[in-house]
Amino acid sequence: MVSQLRQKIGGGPQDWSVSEIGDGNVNFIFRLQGPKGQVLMKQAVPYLRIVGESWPLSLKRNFFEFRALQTHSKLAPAYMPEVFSYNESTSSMIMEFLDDHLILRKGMMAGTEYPNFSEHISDYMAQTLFFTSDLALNAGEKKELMQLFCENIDLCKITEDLIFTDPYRKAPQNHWTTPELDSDVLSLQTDVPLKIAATEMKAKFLTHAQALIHGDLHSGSIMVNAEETKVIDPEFAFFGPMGFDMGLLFANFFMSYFSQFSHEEKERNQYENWILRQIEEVWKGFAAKFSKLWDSDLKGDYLAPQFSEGEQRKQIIQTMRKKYLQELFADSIRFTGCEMIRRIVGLAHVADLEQIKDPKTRAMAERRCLRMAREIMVNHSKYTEIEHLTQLAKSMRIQT
Ligand code: SR1
Ligand code: MG
Repeated sequence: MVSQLRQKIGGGPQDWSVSEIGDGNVNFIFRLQGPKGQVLMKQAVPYLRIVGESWPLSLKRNFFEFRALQTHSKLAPAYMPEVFSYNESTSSMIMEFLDDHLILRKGMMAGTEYPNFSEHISDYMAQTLFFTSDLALNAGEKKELMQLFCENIDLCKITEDLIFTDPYRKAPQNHWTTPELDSDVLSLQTDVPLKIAATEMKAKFLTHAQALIHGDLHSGSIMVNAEETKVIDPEFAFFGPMGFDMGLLFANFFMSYFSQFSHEEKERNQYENWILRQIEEVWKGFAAKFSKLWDSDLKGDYLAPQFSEGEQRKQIIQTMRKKYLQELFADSIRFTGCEMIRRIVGLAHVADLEQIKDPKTRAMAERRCLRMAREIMVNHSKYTEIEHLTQLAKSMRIQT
């Protein structure tokens, strides 16, 4: 590793400086600076960074992140950071330092528009999800790849507990804006239709091994500038439902949307519209690109050619595509709701809402998120077009 570092950043260990720069929940991130340049080093420790040693966590998470970056880089190289090395014995990874990019969440909190974002992220999702699914891989190829990621047990367990279970029960790590949201949380935790919806989505997450998903695709896992979009941090990657990636992205955009009114220093109406436009463009861009791949690259075992030919086959394939996307959309919006609820009631919150200092203002934004989340989880069948969701958000934005 030292020889690689010499090559990348110049000099030798005596010339290098190291600083810790991460504020993530899971790992430690360092910047290594040498006379010729800098790299980023991601270090796993045998516990969860945000909680400490009382929450042990497999060191192998860097391995899954490395393998996910490798796999996705082959499919969507423009949107991935370059990885220079992974060292299993030290559970560390060295990669490109993206110093001219910013974490998307931070950019959105500052009200910055990114003109290429929806085009890039919809492309990234269409490529990575389609080509790691049964639509493009043979059943055997997919199983071999799945086998690798099946062992990402600890990180999947975090999601299973923190997203689908804890917010709906009295879990010790839950916290929320109290006392303002106390009654909202009580009614959420006694809401039978909502708990059924959350349980159904947990079952989807556990059983629907559709594609190699990123597994934590929120706005803190994306780095951007005016030209480029880079997707980072896939340590939660495993074979799961495609709608989980889409849902996390939507949820984090909606939470940003509902937080914008708190930025009193600057009118954010135009920015609110930009956010909603991104949600619409991401879904439409994804659906168009995914459909195109369906027409050009459908070659897995899933729609094997032997069951019909000619016109009939064409008709079946097109009908299946429509159904597949409808189900994916329905999954996405229900996962959106799950993510919004857990970021307000569960262990890990988002800076977009947490930065609102006045608890009454914060609770107002959070209550709008909770209401929207419940509505789309319980009544998801009413929302069949992406505009239905953005319209719903607009109507919730003016509620108290
Ligand atoms: C305890 S880890 C909390 C959250 O941080 C990660 O980014 C994931 O979203 C996880 O659920
Ligand atoms: Mg992360």
